[in-house]
Amino acid sequence: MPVFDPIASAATRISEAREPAFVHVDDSNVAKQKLAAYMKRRGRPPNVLIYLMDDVGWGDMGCYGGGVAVGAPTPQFDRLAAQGLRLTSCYSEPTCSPSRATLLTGRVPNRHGLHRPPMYGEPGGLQGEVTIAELLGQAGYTTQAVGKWHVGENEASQPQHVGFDDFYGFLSVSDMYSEWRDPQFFPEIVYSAARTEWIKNMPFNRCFVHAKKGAAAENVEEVTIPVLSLLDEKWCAYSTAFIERMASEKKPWLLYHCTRGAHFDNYPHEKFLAKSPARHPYKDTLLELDDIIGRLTATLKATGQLEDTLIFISSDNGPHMETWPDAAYTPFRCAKGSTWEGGVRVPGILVWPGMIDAGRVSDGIFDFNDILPTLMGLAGQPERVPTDRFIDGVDQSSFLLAPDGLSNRKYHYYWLMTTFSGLRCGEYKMLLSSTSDDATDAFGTGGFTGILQRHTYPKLYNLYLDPKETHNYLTRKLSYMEAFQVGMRDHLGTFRRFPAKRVMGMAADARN
Ligand SMILES: [Ca+2]
Repeated sequence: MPVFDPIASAATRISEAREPAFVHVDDSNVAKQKLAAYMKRRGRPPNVLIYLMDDVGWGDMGCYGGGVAVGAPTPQFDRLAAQGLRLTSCYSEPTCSPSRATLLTGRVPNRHGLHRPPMYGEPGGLQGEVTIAELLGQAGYTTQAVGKWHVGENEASQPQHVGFDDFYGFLSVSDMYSEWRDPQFFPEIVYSAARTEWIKNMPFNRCFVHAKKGAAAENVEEVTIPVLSLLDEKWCAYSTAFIERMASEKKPWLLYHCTRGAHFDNYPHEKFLAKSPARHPYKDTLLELDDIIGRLTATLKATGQLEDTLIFISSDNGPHMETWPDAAYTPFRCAKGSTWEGGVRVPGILVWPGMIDAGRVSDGIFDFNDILPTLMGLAGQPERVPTDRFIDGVDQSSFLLAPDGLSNRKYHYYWLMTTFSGLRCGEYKMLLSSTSDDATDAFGTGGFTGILQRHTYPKLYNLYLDPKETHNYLTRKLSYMEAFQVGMRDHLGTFRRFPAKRVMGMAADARN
């Protein structure tokens, strides 16, 4: 059998409705044996803690080269990374809601339909999609969502109606509660009673809420700016209490904990204000996020659940550079909103003591849409992955559990809202379309500033030689075209049988 290579080796199609995946037989056998032994020992599948931060960059944490070097030490993240697997090629989508919906459904935005974030109560969200919460609930899990939601504020898209047993958090995104209240950014609204009233009458909930499965959400507290600075603390307390309560339960659990931080504008909790060496709100907030994951994992340990819990730590997109300096750090090109690496390559740390080997680092491609089939694989119920719709995720159980396991994913596909932007395979990335980020733009290099450009010929980048995507290598590397053409043809071909969905896009798109 030829030696495996992510570009030269073919992926295997298991169904018309599934992304083809590599089958690493040895890894797969090891993973099955480990899982079977775990199930025999513990009598139930693992708990799952997803710790998803907002707009935190690939380069922010010490274990990714940031930390002390960028004025915000992250001892807890660094410690956890050393206890498990640190991914260097973990991919989100370019913005918040598309990423979150992809993580929850195992599908790319062109299928779940959230191409961009809904704002100020715009209708549309997860409604009609099947989520990890619903599937794990069917598999016997208690499912809890805490913190930021932002995948639909309409009732049918709220967490308690798409599979979660309980939700404690806000339905939208941090800046929507603050920007029209902060005289620094919106003086013309704050100092105008008429405009303030106009915003208040928009159809979004200005409170954070509590909701139980199937019931209406109840307001907990209005999210004023002083409340905003306390939210991550309040949400940490709620999740800590959940973890403590679950210790005596027989059922396994899913905790989907999404932080408020570090989305602009950051108003650090007073415990962390000016505590970072950078003495900057973004960096102070990062200290808090680091401290909170430390508290959650300490609670897991104190209650004897650490070795029974898979932890996934990540961020929903790259730095938001239009709000710099209240922004993250990435060593890659461009930012949130783009399909350059800076927009979509995010930290990814996976910890499960005794099951995932400590100290691993891998550049194998891992996509947010892999979470759903992977969790169902680890829960021992892969047959629950939906078959009535296309699932873009691949089961990465063997990547995680086998010592030095390899990624089962051949391609990552880049979508720039409704435009197919490109794909990555191995260390190569081909871009057909992208957002412009050069000096001819009005200002800045943020991912929301440029224009959509369709390249005359595809651009090909070698992400090992050129991680900043500055040297188009296509002319000297035409032999790679076959791998990219096959991947593109197969991926785009799936939309013929499983048509694209559009729930949330640009207004102009919606009229088409
Ligand atoms: Ca975000």
